[in-house]
Amino acid sequence: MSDSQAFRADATRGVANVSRRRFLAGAGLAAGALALSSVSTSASASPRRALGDGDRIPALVIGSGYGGAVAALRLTKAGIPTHIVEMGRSWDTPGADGKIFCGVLNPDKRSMWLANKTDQPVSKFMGIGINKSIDKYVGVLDAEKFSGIKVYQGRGVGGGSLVNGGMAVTPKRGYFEEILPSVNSTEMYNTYFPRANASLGVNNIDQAWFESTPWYQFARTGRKTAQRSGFATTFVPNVYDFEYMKKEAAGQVAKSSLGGEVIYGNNAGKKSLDKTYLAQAAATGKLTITTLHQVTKVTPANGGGYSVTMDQINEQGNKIATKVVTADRVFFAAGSVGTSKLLVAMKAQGHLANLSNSVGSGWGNNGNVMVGRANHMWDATGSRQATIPTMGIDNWNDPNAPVFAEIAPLPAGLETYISLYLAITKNPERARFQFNSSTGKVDLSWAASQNQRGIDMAKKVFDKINKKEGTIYRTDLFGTYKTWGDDFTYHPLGGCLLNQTTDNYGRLPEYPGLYVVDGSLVPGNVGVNPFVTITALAERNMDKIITADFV
Ligand code: FAE
Repeated sequence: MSDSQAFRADATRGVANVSRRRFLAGAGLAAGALALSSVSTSASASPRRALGDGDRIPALVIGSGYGGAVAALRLTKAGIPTHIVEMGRSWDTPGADGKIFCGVLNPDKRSMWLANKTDQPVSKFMGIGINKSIDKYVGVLDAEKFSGIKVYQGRGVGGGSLVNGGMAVTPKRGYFEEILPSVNSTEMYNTYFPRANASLGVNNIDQAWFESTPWYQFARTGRKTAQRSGFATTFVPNVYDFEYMKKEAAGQVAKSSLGGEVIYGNNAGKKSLDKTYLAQAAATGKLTITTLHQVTKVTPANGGGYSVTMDQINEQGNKIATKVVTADRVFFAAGSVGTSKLLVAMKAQGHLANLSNSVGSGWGNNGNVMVGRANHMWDATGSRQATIPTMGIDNWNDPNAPVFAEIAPLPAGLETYISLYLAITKNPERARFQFNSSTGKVDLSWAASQNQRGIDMAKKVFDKINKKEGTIYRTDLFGTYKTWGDDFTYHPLGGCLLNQTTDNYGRLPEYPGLYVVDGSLVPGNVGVNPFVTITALAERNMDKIITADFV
């Protein structure tokens, strides 16, 4: 795409870099403060200081996505020196091309986590594979494969916020109450959802601009065809700065959302967690982040607290050291998959043997199904497409076809006439993480056939649109003669459910001082894109934990 090719080195000296530098400066201060205040045996003032073998620390957070970032901010604001351990890298240094991240159409080693080839959800076009060979590297997007499903996740400081589309959706209250009945919804909707939205920097597109810009023709076409079939559509808020996007369109700043950047990271415009929650936590002077370290074991330590074992890896993913630190409190924030895998393995291996038997259960794919339709030539979708979705089809309240479908961009750099959708369906199927003693790994029991119920729901919506429009599905995007993108999810949820495996605030009751704060608390489906819910729930739980447990 010409725009993304034209995205030059100076882009990284724009908005993104300024705030990343500020963030690092904050992290540097944090490490310095820690060196003075911690009982650590090997503290140093380097901003990148890795935890040393034998360190003893008050609070350790595993993972730096939404749950981890909220935990880190609330702990540090309460004056508690806090370490985050993150298996990915810190995305703050430009590569040889002057950019931190690579674009969707020109992926390189920075794109994927330890892979030799890219692995895009839309993997084919007109029968031709569009994945590209890359060097193995600790890239930003992981496509983690289980036997029945592939789970996309972000890797690096900021977790999923680095790679996601930024859609910031507060769930429908009725459905939230259905899935999390033990949570006081008045408190959530009056206090914690507003707090999460404000802290994440959620904003709305200027609707007049949306109606006129060529960059959202794809969304207007998606809206028009949905409405002609009687479906309601809605604007969706986002954490991408829409004022920055307008400047991109006017040619005043470097293009990111209009330059083909999203799932491999945005070089500007997006308020990822490193610019919001984590930057604020770093500014307290109490936060240190240890990158390229993967936690492998947590077990009670002799003399109190928990022994946390971690592998330090290099940029090719090879283990270069193993360290053990002791933490008074440990917050699991490794995401639905990461946290569930760790806890299930710890229980099976006897390191946290008393965890509830429910650990690993209640996992779902948030009903994710992707599909493309071929529009007529008079319903073009545009050769220029913003990568940031901002419109959805809201059919959630229809009991026959409960679907919330994001009208997704397909920024191919040429007119494709394709309307692409990521449908969130009310698929009730759930799966379980289980330890496999013969491989020593954790499997996920999800079978490919479990997504059929989601497909059936989505099909009712898109069959109706196709019938009305006289159009057909694209069968070349997810394989050969394959209509549905049904074998992957962007939205892993569950595995360590609130008020089931944990208490009603994310504490693991069998092990005082262990907490779960991420998407693994949410039971499999939330009806909308999930990060606002994960953030708000973490805010609620951390409020309680800090007041009640840190006295
Ligand atoms: P997450 O953000 O995944 O953070 C977990 C962190 O822990 C990661 O940084 C891991 O690298 C790290 N980690 C894992 N295991 C370990 C370990 N053993 N040791 C150390 N570190 C570890 O978890 N959601 C929306 O609401 N709107 C969207 O528009 C949207 N678009 C998406 C697009 C894509 C391509 C993807 C992949 C996801 C999207 N999501 C979206 C989902 C959203 O990013 C996801 O629900 C949250 O990131 C989950 O937050 P958690 O805190 O649970």
